Amino acid sequence: VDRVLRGRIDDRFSTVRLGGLNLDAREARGVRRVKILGCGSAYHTGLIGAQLIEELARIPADAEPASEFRYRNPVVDPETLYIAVSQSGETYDTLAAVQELKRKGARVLGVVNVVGSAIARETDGGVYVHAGPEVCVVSTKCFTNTAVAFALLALHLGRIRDLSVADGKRIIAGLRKLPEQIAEVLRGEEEIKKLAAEYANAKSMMFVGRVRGYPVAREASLKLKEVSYVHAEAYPASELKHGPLALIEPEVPTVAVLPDDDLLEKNRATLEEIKARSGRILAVAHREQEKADHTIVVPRNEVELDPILMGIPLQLLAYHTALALGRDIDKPRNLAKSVTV
Ligand code: F1P
Repeated sequence: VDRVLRGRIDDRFSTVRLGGLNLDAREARGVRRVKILGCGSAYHTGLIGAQLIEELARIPADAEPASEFRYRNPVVDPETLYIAVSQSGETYDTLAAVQELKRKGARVLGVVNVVGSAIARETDGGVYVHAGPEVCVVSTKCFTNTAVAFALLALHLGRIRDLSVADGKRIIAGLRKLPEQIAEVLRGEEEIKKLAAEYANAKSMMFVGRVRGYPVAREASLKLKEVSYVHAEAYPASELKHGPLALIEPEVPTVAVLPDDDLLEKNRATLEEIKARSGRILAVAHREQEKADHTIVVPRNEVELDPILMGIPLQLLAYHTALALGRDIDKPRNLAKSVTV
């Protein structure tokens, strides 16, 4: 995170310099919509990025799995800025989506880890996330850094458009706090290891979150599946009542991601619905949740940055669940560092 922030922020003007973006102020003002494409964890950071861009730059934004986009003959719109996300920069579905966009004349930026990779070469410009060459098969550091890169990009677009200086300063101060807060979360590893042992024998795990909590829930469920092979589902919390509540029972615990936003009351109601069905709850929140069986408490930051911080204890939970079940976390089955087919 230090690496992705380094040298990019100017505190005096609450601005961000993103060398390589290749998008001048006039072009940035002309963007009417942002569409983010990626696969797996990269798609999930795209969901975080889209929320940040809507919140901080007030540009309508969404994310879609690149693997779907490339097959559906998408309408390509000249006022949309397309952004491809990839740790490896070689994922074939994402590369194919970029090539399809380029064929149709779109402008495509990349948010990529590996310098000089295929996606970095094909895109018109972009941001490197500096997660290092030693990234593992499942995306963890890169997930976090990509989310930070999206916060910088959203700030940059926001300052060119209509973000107030005060909001810019607030978010920048929050970003500056992240490295120390992440270290604090990591210091809680022993507690998370105990929780992983307690939940490792679950029949299945449910992950829920609303708005900022939802991409985190999705990513945490993917991490658990990838490395521990425990079945997991992720839902936007309000979707639970549209069917999935039927799955809740003591053997199917729920991980609830609870940012401290104005949805906290609604989120508490979700916990009650789960408890009413004898479901166990592990909450990730900024303070102990009385309705939950356990709470992992993470430090408070600006609420827009909650998805960045709240994902980290759940990466650790997946890691320790995998270890508790005797899985080889460095060689997860059926997963390659980059999926090139
Ligand atoms: C995309 C991805 C990763 C996943 C695994 C397989 O990779 O789905 O999110 O953890 O590595 O590939 P990338 O495009 O971000 O390199």
